Amino acid sequence: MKQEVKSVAGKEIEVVQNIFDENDRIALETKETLENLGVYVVNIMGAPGAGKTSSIISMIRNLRGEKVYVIEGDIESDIDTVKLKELGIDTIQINTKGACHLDAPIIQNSLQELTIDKPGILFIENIGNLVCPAEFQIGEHIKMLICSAAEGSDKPYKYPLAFEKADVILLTKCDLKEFVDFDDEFFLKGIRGLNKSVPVFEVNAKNGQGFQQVATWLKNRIS
Ligand SMILES: Nc1nc2c(ncn2[C@@H]2O[C@H](COP(=O)(O)OP(=O)(O)O)[C@@H](O)[C@H]2O)c(=O)[nH]1
Ligand SMILES: [Mg+2]
Repeated sequence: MKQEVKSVAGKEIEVVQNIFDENDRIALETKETLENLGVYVVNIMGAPGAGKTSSIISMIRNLRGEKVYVIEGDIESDIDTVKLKELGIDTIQINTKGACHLDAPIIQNSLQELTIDKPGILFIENIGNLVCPAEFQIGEHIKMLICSAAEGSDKPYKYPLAFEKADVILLTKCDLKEFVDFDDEFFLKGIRGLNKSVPVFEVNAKNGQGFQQVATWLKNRIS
């Protein structure tokens, strides 16, 4: 009996591993397709309300001269897509209807709806969730983690994978730091324990502070 349980568990691990392998294969295919079109892909991860959409808008304002595309991932609604389209940004919406993250097949399918006529940057706003999006590649060149001061300075300790996998971190809502007892030292110590060299930018989407530096970093990274 013990043997049987063990082998069932072994089979489950194998199936899950196959799903991850297939996902990574499709993600690589997407990345190569977009690279051939001159498109650099940024996977934006973060909790609901962390400031992902606001950060995308603020980055675009500072990326003058660059063509930008956005894929908005949400469980339901097209609120963010409407907002971005009103600003003249080429955006398409994905609704996962319950799934807590985007994966490579979803992105590959959705690309059929996006007209890419110029090289540029594609921001993909992942589902608001600090856990699952970090586990799935979707065809990105880099993962950008958005974490707001309002979430508290202990988040690197509680959700380590997202901080470990991030290529760049934006600490948003820095204007709220003083109201939420944000502990900079504790926050940074948590990040450095997981990810020694990841750049951390402090930003405020209310007045645009910090986003020029993010845009410059992004342009350097692309070139
Ligand atoms: N005070 C403050 N509020 C912000 C900032 N960035 C975003 N917000 C607000 O936070 C809320 C959620 O922002 P949004 O960009 O929609 O977050 P998302 O769910 O991660 O895409 C909105 O009400 C924004 O106006 C910021 O830097 N400072
Ligand atoms: Mg959003």
